[in-house]
Formats: sequence, structure tokens, C-alpha cells
Amino acid sequence: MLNQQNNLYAKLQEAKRLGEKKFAVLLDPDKLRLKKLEQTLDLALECGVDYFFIGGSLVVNNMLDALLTNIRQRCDIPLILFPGNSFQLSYRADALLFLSLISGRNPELLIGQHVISAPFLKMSPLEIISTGYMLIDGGVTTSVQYMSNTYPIPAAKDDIAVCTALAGEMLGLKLMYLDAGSGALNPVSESMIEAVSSAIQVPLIVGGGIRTPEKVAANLKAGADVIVVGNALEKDPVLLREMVAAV
Ligand code: 1GP
Repeated sequence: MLNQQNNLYAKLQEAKRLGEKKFAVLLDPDKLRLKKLEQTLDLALECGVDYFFIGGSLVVNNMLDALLTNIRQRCDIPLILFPGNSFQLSYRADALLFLSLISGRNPELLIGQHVISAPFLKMSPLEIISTGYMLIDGGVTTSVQYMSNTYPIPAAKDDIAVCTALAGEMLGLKLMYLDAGSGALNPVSESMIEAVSSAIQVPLIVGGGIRTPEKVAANLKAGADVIVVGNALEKDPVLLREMVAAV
């Protein structure tokens, strides 16, 4: 059965209250190879991964529904859409991060695409979780930066990140996501994570360029509530064991 887990946000809030940390694996439908997907799913079940985030900056194949169906047949790990654009929507997931790119000043990604997709989402069984998405400079031009036509927040400007997250929270966004972008050279600094997490009440997701279990642990200690890893696990799925152990 699909979409039986529609209280994911309430559970995440409760986990935050209890100080429990979460780990998400990002699966990009464009990059998946069936054999690696199977290995990743086996490992995810073995290690107790909390969520799959599904999405990418483009998604140039039509594998989204097939991927979601395939994973759902194999396990009950919640499937959360993390869409790069409004074509990446599917009823076969459990929830959707309804991303507003609040670090940028592109009105289409702040509210425009949301207006277009709202009626589809209103009819959908998906749990919609409004999310303040903040792109942080990761030392390289990422796909998100190029595709969104926005500037990231400079990596050392913790104060800008804090004010952006505060504004997002005051606007009613239910999650904040600090992202250095997939494949970032430099992940988000612990200092920025600490500054942002101590300024806001809502759960904080951190991702982009995280490659080691040590960085996973350091980010969680700095105040992240959910860690997202994609690239490093696409290259070496076995790394998942150590990363989840670090959580
Ligand atoms: C990107 O935060 C995610 O949006 C994951 O990034 O692929 O670099 O782990 P990586």
C-alpha cells in the first residue's frame, strides 16, 4: 500500500524533541544503476536508514514512478520527494518537500512553481512539508546553482544563513535545508550548522558534499537533525554502514 506514513513531519518533530537524529539517502533517478540500487536497498534495510529522498536537478529519464514502485515493493522506508522542478512529482511517494529556495531571489522558485503545482498537490495523497531550501556555496558551481539561476549564500557568512532561516521560519516553513549542492567540494561548515540550528525551532536538514562518517557525526553534533548523502553512496554504497553507525 502507498502513502500510509502521512505523519512523517510529526514524527520528525518528536525525534527532534527527543534528540534523535535521522539519516536520509538521496537517490537521483538519473544516476541509478539497477545493481547498485539493489545493493543500496539491501544495505539501507540492514543499517536502518530513516528516509529515501528522491530527486535530482534534471531527471532526464522517466524512471521516477518505476523507481518509487520498485523501492516500495522492497521496503517500508519512507519515500520523500525532493524535486528539482515541478515535473518531478509522483503519487507513489509518501511525502514531498515543498521547497522554497529562500537563499535565492528567483521568484519562480520562491513561489511561482508552487502556484502551478498546488492544485495537483492538493488532490494528491502526499504529505506536503513546506521547506526553506538554502543553497550554500560549496566551492564549485553545482547543478542547483546553475539550474536555479541563483547565487548561493557565501560559505563563511553564517549571519546571512541565520537571518535567512529565521525569515523562513517566521514565514511558516516547517523545515530548513542547508545544502551545499550535490557533489559540493566543501560541505556546509559546522559553524554555520550550529549558528542556524540554535536560531530556529524547526528541524534542520543538512546535505551536499558529505563524504565521511566523521563529517556526518560532526554535523549532527553541530545541530543538524537529518543528514542527507547522495554522491558518496552512489560511488560506494558500503560506506552507508559507517555513516549510519555515526548517527
Ligand atoms: C544534494 O544534499 C544532497 O541536494 C546530497 O548531496 O550528493 O553531495 O551527497 P551529495
